Amino acid sequence: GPAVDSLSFSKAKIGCFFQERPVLKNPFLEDALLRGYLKRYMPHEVRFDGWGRECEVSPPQLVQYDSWGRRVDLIHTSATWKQMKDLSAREGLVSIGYERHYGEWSRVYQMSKLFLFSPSSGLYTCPLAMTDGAAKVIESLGISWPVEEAFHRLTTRKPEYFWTSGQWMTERQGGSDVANGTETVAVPQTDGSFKLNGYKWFTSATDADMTLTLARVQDTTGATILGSRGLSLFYAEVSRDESGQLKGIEVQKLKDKLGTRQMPTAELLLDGLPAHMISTEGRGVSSIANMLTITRIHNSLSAAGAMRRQLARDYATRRKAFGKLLKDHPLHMQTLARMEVETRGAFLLVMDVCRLLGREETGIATEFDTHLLRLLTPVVKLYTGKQAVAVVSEGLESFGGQGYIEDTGLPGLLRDAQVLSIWEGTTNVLSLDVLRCVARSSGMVFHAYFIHTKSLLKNASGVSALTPAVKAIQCALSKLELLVQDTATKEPSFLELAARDLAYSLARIYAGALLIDHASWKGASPADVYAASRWCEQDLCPVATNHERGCYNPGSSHDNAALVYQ
Ligand code: UCC
Ligand code: FAD
Repeated sequence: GPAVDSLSFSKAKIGCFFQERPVLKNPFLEDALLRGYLKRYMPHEVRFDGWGRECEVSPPQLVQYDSWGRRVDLIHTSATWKQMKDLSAREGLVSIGYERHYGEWSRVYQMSKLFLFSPSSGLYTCPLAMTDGAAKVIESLGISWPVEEAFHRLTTRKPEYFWTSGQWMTERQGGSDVANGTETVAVPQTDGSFKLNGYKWFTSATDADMTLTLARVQDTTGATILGSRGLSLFYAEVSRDESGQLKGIEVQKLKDKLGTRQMPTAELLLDGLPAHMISTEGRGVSSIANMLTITRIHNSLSAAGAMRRQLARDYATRRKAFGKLLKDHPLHMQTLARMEVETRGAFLLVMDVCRLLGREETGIATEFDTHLLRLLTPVVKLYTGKQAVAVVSEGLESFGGQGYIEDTGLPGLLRDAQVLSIWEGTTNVLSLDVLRCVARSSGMVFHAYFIHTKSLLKNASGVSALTPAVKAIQCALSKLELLVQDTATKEPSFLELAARDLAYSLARIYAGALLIDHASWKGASPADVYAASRWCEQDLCPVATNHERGCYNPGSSHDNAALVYQ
């Protein structure tokens, strides 16, 4: 061997050779025998990967009357749907976020579990999202009577004690424009509680045990205050009287939906529903905003989870066309690679929002973090919702005709993805929410965005393959900064027309920076570098591109209308 340099032993006298220590990898994933054994012997009912499909083939049914004509309003759900509830409690799919055993990383841990669960959950992640959102609202308003028990039930791990919550905001006149669309009135009772009368037009997972909902308090003359200032937030339990009838609720019908068929979505007549006001009077919308933040993050997670389903990747290793496997056709592989890039971008966007949420909830968020969380929540929800529809649709096509056949279970993925851009705020409504939060922060939100995005690029200097991607992000950021500075001189209609492209630009640039940051990490793979590079080849700043094209000029609205209605 080489001569030992006597200096090597001069200080500690232990030599310079150190054996690399063994690394404990994932004990489950690394153990093929354990996995094979469990697959062989574990009874089917403890493996939930088929449950989601079972929920879809056994959709909920409404029985309004019993055989003797009495109103019963029973929503029958499948046994599997009920099992999902127990499983969710046991696995802590909501409670993890409130136990906070992992400090600021508790949300990332919770959402990672949900990310894996979501595409197999038969949409049980929908009631879980609302349950999480309700717990968040209660926590932020104070865990005390009348919602103390509810909080503990929403965040328990005991299946028999676990409650889910609904979120009843939408009425016939408006789901986006809640302030003008809400007709439900709250009639004060002598004991300080209220009775609600109104019609809730969309109520999902209506088998919930409680709900948060909005209504207008009636004064002694029966008058209410119009608009947002008249709305207050109410807590109501969904319970039955001794004769088995729902207290203060009639289930008018179950919606016949394109997708989300696993889950009941009902129209409800509230006819004296006992309720408690839990917000300050007239602060209903801003009090339910915490719920919207949580459910929008869950929505984004479900979108990323749907994209990550990966069945197309496996199918390409099994299906042959023109004499070779699909995976050996370069054009097919390019198609899958593009889906993969979208999926990775979506995943990092969602996880970053979860990271920020975790920081906020453990009291360590900086002012920047808080601004970023507020800005990115609508941005990520609207962007991933649209991505999911496109990626899942491409995924179906990659199965050829089989992708269109119901009993493969594949079409349901596309039907379910389509709702992700509609509920919890449509793409346009969330784009306007981005403008709202920018306007209310006097520029601080953008400041936080620019500073943080730039900081994500700082580790990339050591990776030469990332240079073009970094340059693309820097260029897009400069264009965006210029445009943002310029908006002060524009007419109000300019920002409204630019809102959706602005939100897309914020999403694309931020996801690109996150992909670059991830690819600069010491554990990154060449595929990580490639994904970042490919992402950054697209138009990262469509708002600047369309601005240059004159799309937001004063005459554009007129031109658009003339075109649409020609
Ligand atoms: O769809 C639904 C459930 C589906 C099932 C659950 C699925 C979960 C995922 C599962 C995955 C599988 S429930 C319905 C969801 N509905 C919406 O998302 C409504 C969409 N509309 C909006 O988002 C609107 O922007 C509104 C209704 C929130 C606000 O419209 P307004 O009336 O124009 O509001 P204002 O006047 O601008 O805002 C009123 C107050 C302001 O605070 P103050 O009074 O202090 O100035 C706003 O700053 O509310 C505040 N605010 C917010 N605060 C409004 N939006 C937000 C926000 N996002 N964050 C914080
Ligand atoms: P509208 O507001 O009428 O929107 C129609 C179109 O107009 C959209 O393209 C929208 O983007 C656009 N638009 C609206 N305003 C503007 C604007 N200012 N500028 C530009 N464009 C605009 N709601 C609940 O409260 N609880 C539930 O549990 C629930 N479950 C649901 C389940 C399903 C399966 C579905 C489909 C919906 C559910 N909803 C629920 C309702 C949902 O939240 C609303 O449908 C949604 O928020 C849109 O409201 P809307 O239907 O009134 O659409």
